[in-house]
Amino acid sequence: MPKLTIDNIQIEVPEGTTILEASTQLGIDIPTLCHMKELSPEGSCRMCLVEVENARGLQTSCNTICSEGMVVRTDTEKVIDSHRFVLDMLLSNHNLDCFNCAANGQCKLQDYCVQYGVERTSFKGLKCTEPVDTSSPFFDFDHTKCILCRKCVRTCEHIQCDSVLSAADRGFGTSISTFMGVPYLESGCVSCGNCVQACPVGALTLKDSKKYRVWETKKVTTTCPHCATGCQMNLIVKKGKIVAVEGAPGPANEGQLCVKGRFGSHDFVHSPDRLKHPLIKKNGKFEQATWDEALDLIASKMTELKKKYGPNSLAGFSCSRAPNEDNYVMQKMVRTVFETNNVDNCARVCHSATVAGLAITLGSGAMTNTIKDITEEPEVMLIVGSNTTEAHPVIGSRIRRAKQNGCKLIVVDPRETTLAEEADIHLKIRPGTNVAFANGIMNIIISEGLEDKEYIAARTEGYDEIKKIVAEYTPEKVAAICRIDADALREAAIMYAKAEKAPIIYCLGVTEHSTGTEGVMSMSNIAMLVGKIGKAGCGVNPLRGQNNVQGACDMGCLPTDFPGYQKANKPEVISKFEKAWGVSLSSSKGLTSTEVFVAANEGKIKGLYIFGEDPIVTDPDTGHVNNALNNIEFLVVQELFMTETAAYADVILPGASYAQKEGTFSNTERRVQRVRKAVELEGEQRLDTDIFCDLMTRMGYPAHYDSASDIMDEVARLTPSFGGISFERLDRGESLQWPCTYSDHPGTPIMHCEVFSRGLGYFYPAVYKPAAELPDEEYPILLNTGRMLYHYNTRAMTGRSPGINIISNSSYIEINYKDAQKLGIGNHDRVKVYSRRGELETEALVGRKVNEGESFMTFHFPDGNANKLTNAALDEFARIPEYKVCAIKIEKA
Ligand SMILES: Nc1nc2c(c(=O)[nH]1)N[C@H]1C(S)=C(S)[C@@H](COP(=O)(O)OP(=O)(O)OC[C@H]3O[C@@H](n4cnc5c(=O)[nH]c(N)nc54)[C@H](O)[C@@H]3O)O[C@H]1N2
Ligand SMILES: Nc1nc2c(c(=O)[nH]1)N[C@H]1C(S)=C(S)[C@@H](COP(=O)(O)OP(=O)(O)OC[C@H]3O[C@@H](n4cnc5c(=O)[nH]c(N)nc54)[C@H](O)[C@@H]3O)O[C@H]1N2
Ligand code: SF4
Ligand code: SF4
Ligand code: SF4
Ligand SMILES: [Mo]
Repeated sequence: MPKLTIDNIQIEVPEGTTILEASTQLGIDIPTLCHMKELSPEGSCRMCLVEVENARGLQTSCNTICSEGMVVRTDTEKVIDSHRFVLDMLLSNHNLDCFNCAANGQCKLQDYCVQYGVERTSFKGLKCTEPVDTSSPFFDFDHTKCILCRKCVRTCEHIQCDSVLSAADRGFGTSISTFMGVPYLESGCVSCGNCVQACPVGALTLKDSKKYRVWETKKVTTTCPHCATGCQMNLIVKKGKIVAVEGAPGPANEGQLCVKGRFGSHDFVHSPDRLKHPLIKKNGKFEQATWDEALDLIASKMTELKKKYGPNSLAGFSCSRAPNEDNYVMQKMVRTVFETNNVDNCARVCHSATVAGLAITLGSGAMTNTIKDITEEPEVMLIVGSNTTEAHPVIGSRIRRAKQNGCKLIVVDPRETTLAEEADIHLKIRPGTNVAFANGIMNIIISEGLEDKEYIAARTEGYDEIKKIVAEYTPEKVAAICRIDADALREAAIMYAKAEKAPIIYCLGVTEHSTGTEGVMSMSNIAMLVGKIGKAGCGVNPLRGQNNVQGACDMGCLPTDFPGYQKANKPEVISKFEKAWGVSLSSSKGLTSTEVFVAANEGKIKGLYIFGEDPIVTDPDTGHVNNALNNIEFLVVQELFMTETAAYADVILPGASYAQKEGTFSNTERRVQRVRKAVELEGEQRLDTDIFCDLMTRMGYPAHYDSASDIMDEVARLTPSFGGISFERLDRGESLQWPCTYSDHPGTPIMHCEVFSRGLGYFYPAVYKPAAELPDEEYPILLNTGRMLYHYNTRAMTGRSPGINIISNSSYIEINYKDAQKLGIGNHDRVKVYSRRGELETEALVGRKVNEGESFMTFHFPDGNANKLTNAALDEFARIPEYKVCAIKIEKA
C-alpha cells in the first residue's frame, strides 16, 4: 500500500492505483477528456497532467501509478497552464457553434473552457469541413466538433464490442470514421448509442437532444421496460414529456444500453394511439364508456358467469411487462373474486419450462448466479439456445468482452448468430435435439473421468440412473441426431468440464420445445455432473425474457403457485393466504394460459381477463387462439394500445405504462429494481392496480392501496423470499436479489451454495424424444422462430419508435442457399410459406445462417407473423408450446 501526498494531503492506496483514482478518492478534481473509468487509460488527450516531484515534465495522471513517497500537485501554475494549453489547442480547429450545438450545457470542452477561463483560441488552426453524417435515424456525427479523444472508438470496441469505428487518416489529419468511411446507417452499427453517450462534446449527439436544453429537464432513474437484463436508465423529461433516454449505472449494465432501451422506450409512452378511455363493444363496435359503466359491466358479467358455470370457468392472464405490484394485485384479484387459480403470465410461453424444470432438479426455477459473476471471470461459457447479442444485448456485450479477455465460448445454436460466429466451438445443432446433445456431453465427461465424484456423492441424487441413460448417447450417435461433428462435441465437453469457472447460459432454444422442461433439466444435469452449481462464475443461468417475467412468476401469477412459489396445492399455504386476505380460496388446480385456449375451444372457459398480453400475435397457431377467443363469452383486455387481441374484447380498459407509475421489476438475476413515475397519466388512463382494486371492490371484496410501496410491504409480509425487500431499502440505493428474507438481509447473489433449495440436487433421467412435428415430403423444411435485435415481441413499444422502423419494419424468412437454389428463390425474393395450420407471404433472406433443410422467422411483424404457421404442441410438464420446431414448405411467390 504506497503512501503519497496529493496537494499536501496524505493518502494510502492499494498497489496499482493511478494518481487520477487517488485524487478522486480525495475529492480532488482533475480534468479529463479521453478517460473512461471502465477501460484502461490512454493518456492521449493530455488534459489530466499533474506535477510529480522529481519527475521530468508533467505526468498524465490517468495512467501514472502511485508509488511510495510520491508528491503530487494538481493545482500549480504550470499544471493549470497545461490545461489551458490543451483547451486552446482543441479550440483551434473546433467549430464553435455552441449556440446551436445539441451538446450545449452538457459539453466537457465548454465546461473546462469556462472553468479555466479560455474564451477563444490563440492559434490559427485549419478548420475541418467534413459534412455532418446525419444518416443514422438516432444521432448525428459532426466531425467539426470532434476532439479525437477516441472515447467513441473504445466504447464501440470494448464496451459495446462491435468494431464499427476507428481513428483513420482522412484529409489533413486523423479523423474518426466508420469502417471504409461509409455513413453510419450503412456501417453495421447496431445503433446502441453508447458511443454517443461517451462523447464528451457535441461531435456525436442524439437527434432527440435538439428538442431540449439540459437545464430545462429533469431526470428520472428507472428500469428498462424491454428485456430482463434490467438495465438502469434515466428518462429525460421536459414539460411532462419524455424527450430522451440515457444509460444510468446499474449492476447489470454499468451505464450501457441497447437500441431498444435507448431509442424504443419513450415514443410509445406519448404515442397518440395510446388508449385513453374505457371502451365497451356494442353491436360489434367499440364505444367510449365511463369507468363506472365499464367496471360495473365487468363485475356483473364475471359474477354472472361465475354463478352460472362455476369459478373455474373464469381465467386471468397477467402482464410480465408490468411491475411486481401490478402482478401481485392481479393474481390476488383472480384468486379472491374470480375464486379460481386460473391465473398465468407470459412465462408460460417463454420460460415456464425453466420454472418447472429447475424447481424439480434444484428446488428453485431461477438464474443461479449474477450477470456480472458469469460474465466477468469465467474461462469458458457454454451458451445454449440464446441469441444473446440480439435478445439480451447488454449481456451479449459482456460476453463478447469476456471473449476479448480470453474466455472461450461454446455456442450451441442452429443458427450462425453473432456469438456463434465468434465462438471457439459452434455446435450448429438440429432444432429440437438439446436432450440428445446434453446426454452426449455427459457421456463424454463420464468416459473421460471428468465428473466431480465428491460433489455427486455429497450433494446429488439420481446419478446411477442418469449414468446408465447417457451411456447410450455415444458421441457418434449424438452427432447423427444433432447433425454435428462428434469431435467438436468431444472438444466442447472436455473444454467445459475442465474449466474451473464455466457457466451455462441458456434461453428459449432450450425451453420452447415439446420437451422443453427435459431440455432445462438436462442443463442442470450437465452442471451438477461437474460440480458447477453453487459456485462463483458457474451455475445454470436461464436468461429470462420480458422485463418482469421473473417478477410475474415471483408474484404468484401462476396456476400452481402463490407469491414466492408457495404451492397452491398445500393446505398450509392456502390457509395462510385465506387468513391474510380474509376470504376462502380455491384449492382446485388452475389451468395454464396455453390450456385456457384449449379449454375455451371446448366451451369450458367463459370469462377471460387479459392484462397486457397479445396472444393473437404471440401464441402459437393463431388459428386456434382466434377460435378460442371467439368462443369466450366475455373478454376483458387491459392494455396500453388497441392490440390484435383487444379487437376481440367486450371491454377494453386503458392502463398505465411503466413511465407513468411507481413499482419494481425483477430482472433475470432475481434483482428487484425500481420503476419510477416520470410522466402523468393522460386522458382517463388509470393505474393498473387501481383498476384491479375497484373491480375487486365491486365484486364484493373491498380493496385499496395507498401506494405501490404499500403493495410491496404486503408482498414482503406474505412471501418469505421477499421478506426483506421494501421501497425504502431500494430507494436508499440498496440492490437486492431474492431470496432476501429479513429487513437487513443483503440478498442472495449466488444460489444453492451449501445445499440446493430442494436439499439434494436431482439428476433427471431425460431421454431424447423428437419434436412433435418433423419435416416430411409434404412440408420438407423445419421452421425455427425467435427474435431480432430491433423489435420486441409484438412491437407494441418498439414499433412506435419511428427511428427503429426506419431500420427494420417488415418480416422475412432466413433460408439456406442450397434450398433456395433448389426452389429457384433468390435473395430478397417474395416467397409463400405454408404449414399445416396456416400460410403467409414474406421476403426470403438467402444465406448460410441456417442449415440446409431449416429456416427461421420472427413473430414481430404483422405482414408475416410466424405464429400463423407454428405448432401449439405442448410440453408435458410446463405446457410450453413448441415454437422452435414445425414443418413448412416454401414456394416462390
Ligand atoms: N430484441 C429483442 N429482444 C428480446 C425480445 C424481443 O422480442 N426482441 N424478447 C424477449 C423475450 S420475451 C425473451 S423470452 C428473450 C428470448 O431470447 P432468446 O431465447 O435468446 O431468443 P430467440 O431468438 O427466441 O431464441 C434463441 C436462439 O435459440 C435457437 N434455437 C432454436 N431451437 C434450438 C434448439 O433446439 N437448440 C438450441 N440449442 N438452440 C435453438 C435459435 O436459433 C435462436 O438463435 O428475449 C427477450 N429479448
Ligand atoms: N413464434 C414465436 N412466438 C413467440 C415466441 C417465439 O420465440 N416464437 N416467444 C414467446 C415469448 S418468449 C413471449 S414472452 C411472448 C410475448 O408475448 P406478449 O406478452 O403477448 O407480448 P409483449 O409485446 O411482450 O407485450 C404484451 C402487451 O403488454 C402491454 N403492456 C406493456 N406494459 C403494460 C402495462 O404496464 N400495463 C398494461 N395494461 N399493458 C402493458 C403492451 O402494450 C403489449 O401489447 O411471445 C411468445 N411468442
Ligand atoms: S452506436 Fe453502438 S454500434 Fe454504433 S458505432 Fe456507436 S457504439 Fe458502435
Ligand atoms: S466523436 Fe466524440 S467521442 Fe469520438 S473521438 Fe470525437 S470527440 Fe471523442
Ligand atoms: S439490454 Fe434489455 S434491459 Fe438493457 S437496454 Fe437493452 S432491452 Fe433494455
Ligand atoms: Mo419471453
